[in-house]
Amino acid sequence: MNRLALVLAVLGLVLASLGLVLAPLGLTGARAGAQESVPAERLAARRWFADAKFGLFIHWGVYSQLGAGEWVMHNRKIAVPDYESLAATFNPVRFDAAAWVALARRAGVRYVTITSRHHDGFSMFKTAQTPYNIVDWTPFKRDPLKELADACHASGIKLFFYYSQLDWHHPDYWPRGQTAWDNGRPDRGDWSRYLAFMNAQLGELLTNYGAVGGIWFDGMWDKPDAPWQLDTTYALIHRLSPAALIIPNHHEHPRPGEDVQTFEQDLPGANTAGFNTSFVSGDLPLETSLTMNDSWGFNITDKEFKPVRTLVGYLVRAAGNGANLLLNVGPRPDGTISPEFVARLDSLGAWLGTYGTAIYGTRAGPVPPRSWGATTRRGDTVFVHVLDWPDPLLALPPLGARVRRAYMLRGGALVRFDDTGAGVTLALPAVAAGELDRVVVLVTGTGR
Ligand code: FHN
Repeated sequence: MNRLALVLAVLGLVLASLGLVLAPLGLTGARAGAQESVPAERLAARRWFADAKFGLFIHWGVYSQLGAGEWVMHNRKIAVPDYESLAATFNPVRFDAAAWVALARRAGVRYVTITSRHHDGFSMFKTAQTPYNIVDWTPFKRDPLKELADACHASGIKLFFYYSQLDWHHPDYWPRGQTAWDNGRPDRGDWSRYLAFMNAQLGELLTNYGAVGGIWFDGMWDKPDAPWQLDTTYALIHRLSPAALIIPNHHEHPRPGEDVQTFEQDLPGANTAGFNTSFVSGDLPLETSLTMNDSWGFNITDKEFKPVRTLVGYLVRAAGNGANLLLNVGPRPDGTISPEFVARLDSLGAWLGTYGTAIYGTRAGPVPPRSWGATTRRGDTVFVHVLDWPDPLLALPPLGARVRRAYMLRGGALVRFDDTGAGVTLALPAVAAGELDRVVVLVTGTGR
């Protein structure tokens, strides 16, 4: 962080604390009852995010070397000194930020969210807060996040940083939470020093990497009732980077200062994963994060890759719920991305080349997602995504506006329809070979 930024950050923290004192007295505009006042640049960033619809999640770190997912340190009860030795051998010599961003562009994602520090506590970026980082601790000596940030900026893709609040390495992460175990750390620590460490790292991420889309927090669920002092951290982020979005994966109701509600391995409101909330914000942009196989970090034996049809289904159903899809890859320890991921991303990109207009820049459509598919809309145009419907006629409930014209997105053939006021019936063409989503475009309007 440069000196000016640091001074401003510290000043900001003081003002933020003052705000905390004054807010209950109604002496600050920071919070007006339940309604938060959000500055224009963040509102614009939220709109950008809601339009983006498709992001690439990247889980990559020291753990990738063991090919057993990002929880390997915890799952195999690896002691801190042993994990530190493993970290000292991390050397992803085939990492090529330009190749990753080229893949992201081919896939049609509008943003990338990468792990800057996962629960193992290893910083994948140059930080002055600890030598336990990729530049100072490994033979690689390069900062992959800087290289990725530069490549993203050069190609118009926004970069978000995943940041774990949970830490299995830092001695001050104490008292430990639900994932505590005896891994060689002392049974004591200074929590306020840990928070200061995190805030200083976040300051670095927001000042040393050019424009950053936002911070994707994870791990607070490890000890949800700890004094995280989120107000201070959020105020710091918004001060350093007023348009940066805060995306918390705490699986709870959104809190003041947070910009996006995210759902892990689930569409909004669903809870098949067992830890999401059924509450869905009506105000904030939404996001579903999803693994392409069954792992976030590189897992050498996990070949449970979802078929392209399933992934398209998630993208469509997420959009039909008004949500983005954040689709994950776990690169290999050498920095390359396995062909299973690449092939699927390329297929999604090809699909979006034809159908992207029914996804990007849309909002949830007038008919909530159904077993047959979903609807999205942009202005007066409604896109009916028919993913799975065997019959020639599809009946929809009233759409709130008359249908004036209906045609197939692919090829433009007109679609016969009947809009009785009690509902709309569409006469669907047969499914073409390999077609994953029959998209019917409905041009609606109030007049005849
Ligand atoms: O524990 C992490 C997990 O490793 C991964 O990062 C996912 C991504 O959404 N989030 C956590 C579990 O909630």
